[in-house]
Amino acid sequence: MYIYAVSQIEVIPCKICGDKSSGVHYGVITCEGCKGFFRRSQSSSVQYSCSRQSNCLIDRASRNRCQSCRLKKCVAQGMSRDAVKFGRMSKRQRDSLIAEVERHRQQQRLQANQDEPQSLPAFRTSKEPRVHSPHLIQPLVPTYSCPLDLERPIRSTEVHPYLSCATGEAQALGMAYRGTQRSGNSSSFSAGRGERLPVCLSPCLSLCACVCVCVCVEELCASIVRSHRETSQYRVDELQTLRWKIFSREEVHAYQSKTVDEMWQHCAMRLTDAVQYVVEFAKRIPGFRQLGQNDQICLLKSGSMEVVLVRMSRLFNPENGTVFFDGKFAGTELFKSLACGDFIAAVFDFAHSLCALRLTEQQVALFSALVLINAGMGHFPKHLYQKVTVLRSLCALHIEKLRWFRQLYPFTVHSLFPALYKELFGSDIDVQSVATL
Ligand code: C3S
Repeated sequence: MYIYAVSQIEVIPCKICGDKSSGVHYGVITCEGCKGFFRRSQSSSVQYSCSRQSNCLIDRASRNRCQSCRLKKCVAQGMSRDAVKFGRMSKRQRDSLIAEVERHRQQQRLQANQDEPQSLPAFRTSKEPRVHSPHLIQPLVPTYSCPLDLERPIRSTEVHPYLSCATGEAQALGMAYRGTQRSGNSSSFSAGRGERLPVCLSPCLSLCACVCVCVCVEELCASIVRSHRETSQYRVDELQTLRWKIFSREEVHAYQSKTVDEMWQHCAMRLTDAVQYVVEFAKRIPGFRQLGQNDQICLLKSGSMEVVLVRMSRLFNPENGTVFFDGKFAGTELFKSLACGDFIAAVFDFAHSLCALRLTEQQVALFSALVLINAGMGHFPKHLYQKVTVLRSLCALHIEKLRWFRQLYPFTVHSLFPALYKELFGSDIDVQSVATL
């Protein structure tokens, strides 16, 4: 329920100027502009004054006219440098936020022409045989230095009553599951061919089990968003201002004149830097460190490049099709000497398509975590993986049937159906509309 609220928060316009918001900044839902403005206003050298009566209207068009009144409004709305972070809101704040998101969503639904949902193009890295990899393991284990969220006490009261489960249960689940695997060591995925259940079947499940015990959903989201921020080499807003820095013709030529071998080595180095940040991101996802080492490696092997490509969209300028690389923005032609034109084109196309979705940093963070965890799914035998699609459509049909039934027998659903059933399968608006019949 909370993931939903986090990802939908931008339906609420900026509380300062009414522009499209990009999330909670300094404790208030604001747009990128007002966030940046507030950040700049916090430097001690800044002193604003209003040349009118200190009651200027602040909206999208006028927000740059009076800094003093804009700042006043920021403060009045509750912006503060050390504002409580999203994940630590009180239950009341959270509920009212969710209610507000829902109100805006309903309003949007009423506005007839809704945007078509855009689908992500299928893009997968090739499935290489899994081999034992010391370079992934080494940095993973000894560097658990930072006191992460997992060390924080569990606030069991915040766990949804239907979702709470005892530590022992979840552990048993994870262990029972592991028990069904054949060997549980790296050799099982370094050797052999054909379809067998690799050790990596467990990440999804044991991660779910860990997450279920350790954090409630909102803390999980907040923590993922924080991890993403802390493990990104570059900040999106900083890079926006560097978009003019484009490689000159001569510089591009210098890259193009490198030998295939030189350019590959160079790119492999840059890519490895980026992967290392992703490894750090993964380690900070609650539950990840609780996985067995093989599972960690397995997820990173299939997921880290995927996450790098997701992250690439943040550093991509769709206006001219360039990406921030080696300190400036580079187009596909710069990578010519790699002799992989088709791959580079596909990667840039993907960045373009992801950019078009205009994801917020929160969404990029949550999507990255999803991609990483989902990477484990690639290890399912194909026929089993395909069942997921069938399950999805069966469940969608179930919801459709319930809607149909509810139209015929609204009171039965409202009064006689189990609460859990309604909460899981009945959408809020429908429940409300039944209630007001
Ligand atoms: C064949 C292979 C070796 C070449 C791959 C060529 C391209 C696709 C690679 C080379 C990138 C992808 C352009 C790579 C270098 C970048 C390195 C990578 C995208 C990005 C832009 C980064 C920074 C570094 C991905 C996002 C990283 O930013 S971060 O750390 O803030 O997430």
